[in-house]
Amino acid sequence: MADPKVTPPRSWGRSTIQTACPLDCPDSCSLAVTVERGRLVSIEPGTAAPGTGDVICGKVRQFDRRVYGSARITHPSIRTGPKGHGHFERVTWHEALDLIVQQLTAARDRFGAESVLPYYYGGSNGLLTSDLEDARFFRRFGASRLARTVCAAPTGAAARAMYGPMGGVAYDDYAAARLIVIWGCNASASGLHLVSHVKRAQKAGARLVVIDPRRTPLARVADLHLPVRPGTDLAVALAVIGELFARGWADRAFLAAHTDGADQLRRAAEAWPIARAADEAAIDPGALATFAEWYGTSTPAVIRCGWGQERNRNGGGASLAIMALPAVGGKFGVRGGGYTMSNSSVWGITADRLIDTPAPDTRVVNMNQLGRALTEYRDPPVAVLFVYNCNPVATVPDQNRVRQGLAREDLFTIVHEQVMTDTALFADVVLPATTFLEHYDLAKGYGAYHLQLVQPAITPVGESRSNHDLFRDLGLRMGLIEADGTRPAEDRAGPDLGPDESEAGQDTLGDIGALLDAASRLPADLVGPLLAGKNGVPPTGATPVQFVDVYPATPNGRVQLHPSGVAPDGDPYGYEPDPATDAHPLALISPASAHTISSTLGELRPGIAKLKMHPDDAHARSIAEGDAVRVFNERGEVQCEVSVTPETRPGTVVLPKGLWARSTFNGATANALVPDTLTTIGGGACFNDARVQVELFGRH
Ligand SMILES: Nc1nc2c(c(=O)[nH]1)N[C@H]1C(S)=C(S)[C@@H](COP(=O)(O)OP(=O)(O)OC[C@H]3O[C@@H](n4cnc5c(=O)[nH]c(N)nc54)[C@H](O)[C@@H]3O)O[C@H]1N2
Ligand SMILES: Nc1nc2c(c(=O)[nH]1)N[C@H]1C(S)=C(S)[C@@H](COP(=O)(O)OP(=O)(O)OC[C@H]3O[C@@H](n4cnc5c(=O)[nH]c(N)nc54)[C@H](O)[C@@H]3O)O[C@H]1N2
Ligand SMILES: [Mo]
Repeated sequence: MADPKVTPPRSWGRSTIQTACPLDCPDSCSLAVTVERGRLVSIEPGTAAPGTGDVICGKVRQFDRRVYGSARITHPSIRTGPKGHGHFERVTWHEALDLIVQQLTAARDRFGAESVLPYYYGGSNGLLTSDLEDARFFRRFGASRLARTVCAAPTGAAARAMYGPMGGVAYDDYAAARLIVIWGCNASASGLHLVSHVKRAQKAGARLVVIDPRRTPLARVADLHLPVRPGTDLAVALAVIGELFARGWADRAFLAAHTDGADQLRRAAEAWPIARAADEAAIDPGALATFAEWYGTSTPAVIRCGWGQERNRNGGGASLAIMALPAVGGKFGVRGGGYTMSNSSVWGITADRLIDTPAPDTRVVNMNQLGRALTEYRDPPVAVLFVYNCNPVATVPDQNRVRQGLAREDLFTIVHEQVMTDTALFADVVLPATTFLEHYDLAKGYGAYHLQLVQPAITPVGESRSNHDLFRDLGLRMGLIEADGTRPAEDRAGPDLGPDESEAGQDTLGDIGALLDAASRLPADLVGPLLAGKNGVPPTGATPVQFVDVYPATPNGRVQLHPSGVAPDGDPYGYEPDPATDAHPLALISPASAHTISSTLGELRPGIAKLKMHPDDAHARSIAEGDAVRVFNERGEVQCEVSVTPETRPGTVVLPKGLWARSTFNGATANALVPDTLTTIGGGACFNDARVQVELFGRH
């Protein structure tokens, strides 16, 4: 296989390259990228993955605006001014990497290797861009480990404990359902291919229930919308489970044959009769009873369990209770019945399977507490922070503390980025990164069921380099790997400042060779259910039916309805009350928006962001459409504009996730108001546990 770094222009004229989008989204679209004279001309839906159809999102269609935009980082640079001010001076890659090697070595000598913290998440969900060459580098170096909890930690822990890695209901099969429940998921923004399947099912007579504090586009066309108060889904789901048991809709034969813990679950549910749960969630008890009845009496019934319900103190238990529903109701075993969560783990592709170096037994830092780690950790302190695939100033809790930590003079921060993010502004060294249109990768859907080859359409912009290439080069320079990718001989002493620039830029395949090779043997259309095992795609390649093609992968193969080890106190269904106070009575949620992917593309967002607020809450504060407002709590303050709309429920205000500093008057975004508390299950982020007050700030 050819060296993936060398990308000869297919032709100087116009050509179209079939590739795929590896960004953090469930859909994993196929793309047809047209290039002329070496430049991007258009990005259109590709034909390889059938699920893409003729629709891709507006964000990726316009990805050329990032690739060639004014925020693009085109060369390495080092800081010349105060931290965070964005004054940098251009250097060569060689100089930048020398400085990094020197700083990594100095930190290791002074504080030990654990003083180095790699910090990375969803920038690219591609298989080659994280947890591969980077993981090998940091493992061999002995750096602190990162608990990657900023997303999907509660849902992941819940799904693992209850079912193990079991494939979910495929989008295509929603058409077969008679009842569709969309729970904590705004697919219209966050994975839009599901929407057409839902609408197709509705045309065929299926009912739609949406459980969301906001009137999302799907909630607007639903038969029933339960606008729950954020953080109350545990109560709601347990109430439905209680009804299933009480009304004879529980599938006792299925429970006996395939599950453990049904009695304990039933007892947990008894604490939440319909009236109490409806009161807690501030919804109509009649509507909740209707939902329970529809769920109990409809088959096939499918639940799309999203991520909105996980991002609060009760998020893990809520996700467990939601995923328990199909087991209690006996909804498995038919096409269009069961649940969909993330298919990510179904692939079984993990760093441990791909690289030869096991994770060292070093300190684990929960990424949701970055601000705390940077400002409080001692023995050792965080001396070097290495950020890639991530924009923590925009995306992690307690933004002011994150900024305070990044401003530390004695912290050395490396940021490998495509664009000058709010985080990159704090870097000591900025390194230019390629986009998925400039490097090879493999994209696996976590909603979709296919793996696709991502291939470069254009040569890297400026001096940008891929993650794989960067960490290989660093590994060579530090003497952590040999040129063939293996470990250096034991007798090799000290860091090796390595080969010169021309050789350092070489990207040999090493262990990614096997993956790329497998990808190259996919069917001609580059799509395939690669590495699918018994819990993924059936050998026929058809989408799996739960409990026909795929089964729980728990240790005893049974559904664990009351998993014991998952909550530290042993009670998976414990419930914490709302953290609102008189001073900060409003719940602030910050879900995905259609304009960015997390914070990716935030550099292109025009104007000042709008806080969505219910008319009742606005009137009570003499706030009107278009006003400037202060949104604040004890942690921080966001100054932005307001949109008064019944789209959100009373008592809940909404800011988009992923805003950059440029999108508010004072440079703070929702995460300035988000506590760095963790979900008890999974140690996940509590983005939607921010409680705030809102005041009029100004009027045009
Ligand atoms: N366009 C776009 N697409 C994306 C992303 C993006 O940023 N932009 N992000 C990607 C990523 S990283 C992820 S993880 C997924 C997330 O995709 P989703 O699963 O859609 O998750 P969220 O956007 O966090 O929230 C979904 C819905 O949950 C609601 N919600 C908030 N709190 C609660 C609650 O307590 N209970 C209930 N029932 N609902 C609640 C919100 O109002 C929102 O409508 O989307 C991916 N796709
Ligand atoms: N308030 C609030 N905050 C949230 C959420 C929320 O619901 N509310 N949701 C959270 C969720 S679900 C998630 S997943 C996280 C995501 O948080 P992050 O992981 O920070 O994701 P992004 O904001 O997309 O930033 C990723 C960065 O990686 C860069 N990047 C992309 N590809 C590459 C590459 O190949 N190499 C390198 N070196 N860099 C690359 C991009 O340019 C981008 O700046 O945000 C979380 N933040
Ligand atoms: Mo996410």
